[in-house]
Amino acid sequence: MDYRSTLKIKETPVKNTSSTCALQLALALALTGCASNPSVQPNTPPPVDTAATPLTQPLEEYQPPVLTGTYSNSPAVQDFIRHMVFEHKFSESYLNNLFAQAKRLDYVIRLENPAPYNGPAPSHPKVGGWTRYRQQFLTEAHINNGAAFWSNNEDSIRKASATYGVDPEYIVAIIGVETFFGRNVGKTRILDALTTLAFDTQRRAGFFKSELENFLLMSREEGYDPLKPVGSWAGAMGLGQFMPSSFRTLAVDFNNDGHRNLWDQCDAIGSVAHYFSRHGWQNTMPVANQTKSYGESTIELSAAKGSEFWRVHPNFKVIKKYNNSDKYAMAVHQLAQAIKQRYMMTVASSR
Ligand SMILES: [Ca+2]
Repeated sequence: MDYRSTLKIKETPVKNTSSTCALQLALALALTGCASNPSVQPNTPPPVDTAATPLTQPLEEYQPPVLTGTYSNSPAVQDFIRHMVFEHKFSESYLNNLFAQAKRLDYVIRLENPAPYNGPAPSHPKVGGWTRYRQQFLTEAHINNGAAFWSNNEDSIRKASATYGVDPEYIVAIIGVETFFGRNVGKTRILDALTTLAFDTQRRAGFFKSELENFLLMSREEGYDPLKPVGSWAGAMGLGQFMPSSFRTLAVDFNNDGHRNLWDQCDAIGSVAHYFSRHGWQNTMPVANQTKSYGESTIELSAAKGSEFWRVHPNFKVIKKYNNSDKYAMAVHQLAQAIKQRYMMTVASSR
């Protein structure tokens, strides 16, 4: 399932070298999400005080809560609620109450529909796009924090690599590129993000409506309160930034606590490895080699000092299942190699 090939949802990477506060916050939020009440409330009317109810008022007059709030006049949201009731047996009053609390987020609309560029056409095509992209991720902070993340999660990473047949450095690098090892998991409430994208934007509304459906199902299956999970503006969650559909099909409970929790380091590590495995990762096989010229299975990257040519192997395409961009996959590959080298040096020096 290639959700990112149609979904270019990278947030601006954050060069956050500060404390682990953000991670702790994210984990705290995740814990509150896990410990929440069951997500589906029984469709039970409030108790009727028979002593105070005149006999002339039949009980059928009771109406479940109607949709109020931002989306109270949205026929599309009302249709969606009816769909969830009909298809998935959700309680209508529960969903009315839930969507009454959903907020339309203007910044999400702006990010999904960036203003077109109206300036003059550039006199020369811009070169060096790969060099600029690479500089965001191949930093000392990413390499050092990657090696530290690997050391801190040594057992989980070794187990995930062995269980799913995925080279450990690529598990670490994906989490580094996606969320700077969990420090930047996003702060947007997923319910607001997906409701806004599904009902207030056009371009990929169908995709986001499906992800909203998956999000509600995921919340019910995992026992999350759907008002709690936070993530990217596009609805991606946890250290590996899984969309709800990927969460449902590919997330694993890798620490065996009975919950799939992608804000948990161990579950995220297992889930990223599972994602790679299910998309055909070939353990210990090459990813990409630099070559001198363009040829079969070669990509060209625009570097500051001229084009770079890389021969890419099937594993490169597996990384692109995560995000369908050559620059993204190459950044993950090079960061993986750099982290591996740093980690091995650390291990060697500690012996
Ligand atoms: Ca778990």
